[in-house]
Amino acid sequence: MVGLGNAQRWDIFCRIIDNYGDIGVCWRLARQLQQEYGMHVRLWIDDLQVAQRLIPAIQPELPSQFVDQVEISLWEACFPETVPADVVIEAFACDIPQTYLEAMADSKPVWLNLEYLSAESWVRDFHLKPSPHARLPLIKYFYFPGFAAETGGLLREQGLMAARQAFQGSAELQAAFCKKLGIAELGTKVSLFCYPHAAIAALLDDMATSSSPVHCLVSDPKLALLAEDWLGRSLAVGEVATQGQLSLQRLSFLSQQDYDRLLWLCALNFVRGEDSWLRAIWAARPFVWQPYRQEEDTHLAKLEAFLDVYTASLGDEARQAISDIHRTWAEGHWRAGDIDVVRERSGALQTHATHACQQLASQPDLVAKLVIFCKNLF
Ligand code: TRH
Repeated sequence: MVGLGNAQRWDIFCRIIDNYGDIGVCWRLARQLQQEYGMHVRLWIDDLQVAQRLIPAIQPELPSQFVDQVEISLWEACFPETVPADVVIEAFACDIPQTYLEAMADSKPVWLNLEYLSAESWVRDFHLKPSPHARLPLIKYFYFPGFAAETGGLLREQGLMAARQAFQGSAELQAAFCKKLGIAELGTKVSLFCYPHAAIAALLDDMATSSSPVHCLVSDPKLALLAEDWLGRSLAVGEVATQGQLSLQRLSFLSQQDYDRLLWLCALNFVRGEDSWLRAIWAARPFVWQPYRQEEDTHLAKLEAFLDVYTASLGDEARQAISDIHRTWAEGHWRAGDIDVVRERSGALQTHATHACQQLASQPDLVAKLVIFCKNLF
């Protein structure tokens, strides 16, 4: 464990806007700070009901509780009087409570805003830019995760690569996982997690008419409803529906740990937003990413920046093919035949996914960089 002088107490503020990404990232960050650096971490969450989906041990009726040695506190509108931590992280510009901010003016902790992950080049210039508060004697730093060495790095807990390799190298571990979830051998395994505006029907049509069997696994309940619309009937958790080459299986919403294993298991993963996207990279398997839709199509610029970085070492043809598939999917379409396009290129895409994962995992991870930055400010 690495110490941080006297900066042992960290407060992380997380406001759940919609979806699971904000809490998904904050929970990983909190746990890593606690488990790998021994920090006392208090995670303030404004909606414990939604958080419980990702952190099943949470008891939403308790305003304060410990889960995995992280203190989880309910962030209520009427914020309790509390002593600010040594490091305060405002996740995704969530605006920390005014009373807490006033108290920070006395203790002057390190104050950071954790930004969304992006591969865009401007991130390098804005990472760690200080922003003095207009009225109080406080400086907020903007912490940008990213793919380049000049950014804040990527969230990756110690032991992740070893655990993934052990799983992917062990037929026993995979069989035990499949047994636990009730996943049988029904074809090329594909996990599907995307936004409701995605071309889900077109994708499922393509899987159903593809050249060989596809086993598509859906664990998000909202997405399962859309898959049911396509099927024209309901699908119970665990049940498999067959149409042409497609075996469509509904799973229960998985723990973050099991969701990782699902990504490690599948030959192709459809992911979205921020956290599942990064976990798909760490899975070292080919994936199709759907960025979170933003005004003025900012998400498409974000996609292009990522494709530039991520596909740079792919051969021209494979790069063109996978980039086109991403663009089409991000714009809300799916072209018939593209499942076979991915399948035909699966060898090259798999080699590339392994190589890209190894290369990114050779860089210092986000928490390691964050801890050093804070240490240097103390
Ligand atoms: O849920 P998301 O769409 O979250 C988004 C993004 O983070 C986006 O940047 C943000 O602005 C927006 O929310 C408000 O997608 P994301 O980021 O992939 O988060 C999903 C989390 O859910 C991730 O931690 C993985 C987890 N998950 C499970 O634990 N089990 C599951 O079965 C599934 C499908 C997901």
